[in-house]
Amino acid sequence: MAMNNHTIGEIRNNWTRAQVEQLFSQPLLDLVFDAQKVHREHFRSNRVQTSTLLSIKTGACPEDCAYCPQSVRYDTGLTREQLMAVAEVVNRAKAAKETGATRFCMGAAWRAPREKDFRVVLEMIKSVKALGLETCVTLGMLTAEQTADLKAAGLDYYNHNLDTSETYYKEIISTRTYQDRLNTLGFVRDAGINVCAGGIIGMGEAEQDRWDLLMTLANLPEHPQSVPINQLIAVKGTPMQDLEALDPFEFIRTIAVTRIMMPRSYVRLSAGRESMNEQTQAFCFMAGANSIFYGEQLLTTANPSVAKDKALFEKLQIQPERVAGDSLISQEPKPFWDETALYKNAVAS
Ligand code: SAM
Ligand code: DTB
Ligand code: SF4
Repeated sequence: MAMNNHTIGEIRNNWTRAQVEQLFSQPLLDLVFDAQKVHREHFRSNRVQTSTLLSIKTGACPEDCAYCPQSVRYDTGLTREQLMAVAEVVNRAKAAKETGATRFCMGAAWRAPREKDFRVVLEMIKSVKALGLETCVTLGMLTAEQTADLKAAGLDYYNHNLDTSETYYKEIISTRTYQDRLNTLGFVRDAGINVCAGGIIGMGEAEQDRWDLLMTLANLPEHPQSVPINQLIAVKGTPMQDLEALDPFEFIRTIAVTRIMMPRSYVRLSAGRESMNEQTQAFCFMAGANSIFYGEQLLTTANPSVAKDKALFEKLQIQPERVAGDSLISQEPKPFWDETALYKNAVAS
């Protein structure tokens, strides 16, 4: 359980590359076992948070992210759409709440929001929040002023992914820099909004790029409260359309290391579940994933149906989080085998 004078499960932001490499290089079952122990020190077991996604503005994005079906540069057969009306978004959020989601995430295919659109999004956030849902948006790059407005509107989370390592990032996107992404994350954090930041696995990156992505995320001044780990969806028409599918064990390994490096963060098993079997998903939960996108559509691509996910949860006896944060254990970490005591204490506190 010890690692160069550090205890596994300790929350810290001084990871070295050698330590990350050591984590990744373990036998898979040892790694997953440690990840599950760390998970149980901070979270109730058998509980998974559910977020529903909605694309509020689809397609025609000026950026050139090589994985993305929404870039204007690739012909992926998407019809570009205007920003949705607030009332329509509210209807979709109500429906998401009825299916049991606790967070509603709204995504826009923008490099950065324009002022007029941004004002409309603020209205969406206020209205969705009023339904009793947690709110999340992903709108591209922001300024410090915009993050203050988002906070005032009641935004709970801002999603902005680092996607990969700084080195590999240059191969994937030419229209903005890694530092641009880090700056936006800094504005979001400074405004007191929860950060949702993760990446995509399976874009042809080297193993070292995965180490560096996780090291950058875990060494931020605060761990992102939510860390989405996406598996590339190779969409026809994008430069990544012919990439070979990733070995599921590499994905599971990445989830486990994410859990160990960011022990109190929600780790989301994000894009790519549609092509994963139930056993792979269960293994991801074992490795410490405790959040999913819930609902048959991600932004523009398919996700498993609600019925299918409900059936999976039932088979695994996983309960969806009912109240935001109800799976976090809010006390000093205790050994994993003391789960029952932890549960009682957490309920009592
Ligand atoms: N335009 C904004 C931005 O880039 O920050 C927000 C929307 S963008 C679609 C949100 C995230 O979706 C990306 O950062 C990327 O991680 C993920 N994503 C997009 N296309 C994907 C794909 N084909 N497979 C997996 N993840 C993808
Ligand atoms: C994240 O990390 N994954 C989501 C969300 N944040 C916005 C998006 C996944 C998109 C997958 C491709 C699509 O549906 O267009
Ligand atoms: Fe645009 Fe975001 Fe897609 Fe990049 S990932 S092309 S910024 S929508």
